[in-house]
Amino acid sequence: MTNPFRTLKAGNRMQQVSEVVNSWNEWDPLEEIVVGSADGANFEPTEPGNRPQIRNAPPGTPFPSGPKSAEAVDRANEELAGLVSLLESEGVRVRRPAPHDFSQSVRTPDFEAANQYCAVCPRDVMITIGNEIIEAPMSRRSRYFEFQPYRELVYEYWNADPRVVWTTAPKPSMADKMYRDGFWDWPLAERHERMHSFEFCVTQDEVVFDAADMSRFGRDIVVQESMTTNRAGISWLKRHLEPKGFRVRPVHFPLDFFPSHIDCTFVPLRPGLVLTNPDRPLREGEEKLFLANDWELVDAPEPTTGNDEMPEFCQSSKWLSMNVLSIGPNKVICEQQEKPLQELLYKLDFEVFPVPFRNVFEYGGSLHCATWDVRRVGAGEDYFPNSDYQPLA
Ligand code: ABU
Repeated sequence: MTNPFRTLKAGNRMQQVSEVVNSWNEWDPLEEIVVGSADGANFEPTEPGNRPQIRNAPPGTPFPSGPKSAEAVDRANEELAGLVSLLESEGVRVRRPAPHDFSQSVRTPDFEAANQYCAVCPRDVMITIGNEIIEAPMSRRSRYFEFQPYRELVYEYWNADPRVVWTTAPKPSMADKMYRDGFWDWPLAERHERMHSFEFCVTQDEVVFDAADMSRFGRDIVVQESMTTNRAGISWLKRHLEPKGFRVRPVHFPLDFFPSHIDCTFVPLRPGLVLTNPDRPLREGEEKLFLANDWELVDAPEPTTGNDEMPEFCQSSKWLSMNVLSIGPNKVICEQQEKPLQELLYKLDFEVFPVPFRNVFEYGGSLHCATWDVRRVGAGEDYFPNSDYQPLA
């Protein structure tokens, strides 16, 4: 086995980083990435952690079940292939998930799910933090085994460099008791009343998080408390990452009543600049860390899809518009029809690469969700030298 590493400058110190797995933030120059695939995708089943609905259908209309149509899969795969071509033309090595039978049911001692979902969104499951790959526990039953299509790749990376660390976070039971009864039926007024308590469909008793609730800022990992990440999940991340020198910073967006994954809400584009969601401001006070460290928070423009124009089976919000993928500190891939966002990015001195991606939306994400970056050129910098971080006691 070789022992591949390179030495890079991180602030005023030198740091050895792996040549195989190395990614500390969302914007360093990209070298290797996994792009999802719609092959074998199924409709997401109704379960305690998810109540999918057909957009604009009368209440009670049943959501489809079983495999997605071949046409829908082909349409999404064509756009994913377009992203692959673009990335390769920029010199990025692209990897893909292994085939997986998502029509298989899942049965554990604690639950059953009629089928699984898809491998379109590796971001939800997998995260690279420095030289470490973490597989998230996940929050939904149909996604319990979603790490499987990435295992061959993980073994390849792990075998290629002894510096690579691989962690699977503890799996929660996903038993009925892990979920809060009634959450999906709360009337809007009740959600409004409860919006500052951040209580969602998962309870606080077991470790729950999806990887896509984290955003990487070098030594700082910003993590959203949401329907898919609870406080026990954030505690686990703190206990796991703090001894390695990371600071885990919980954030909250009280006006998002169904928060799931931070990458349509708070999207760092380069050091000192975060794209923010005007409908989902940070909890009062949480902006101070960013402002005290000279970060600028810039609101994304209104998406070009109103909520009504999103694909009928898409469970995500119109803010998939801001789910961009950075391939360098001044290079951003953006959905082709999102002209207002592209204009903003040009004004902010980015090189913008538009690609069509709307047919991927019904699989739960756009460009950031549909990818998992494995290697970027860069080291673990401190972008928040000015802070009073409270580590776990
Ligand atoms: N998977 C990201 C979806 C986030 C949103 O709907 O805003």
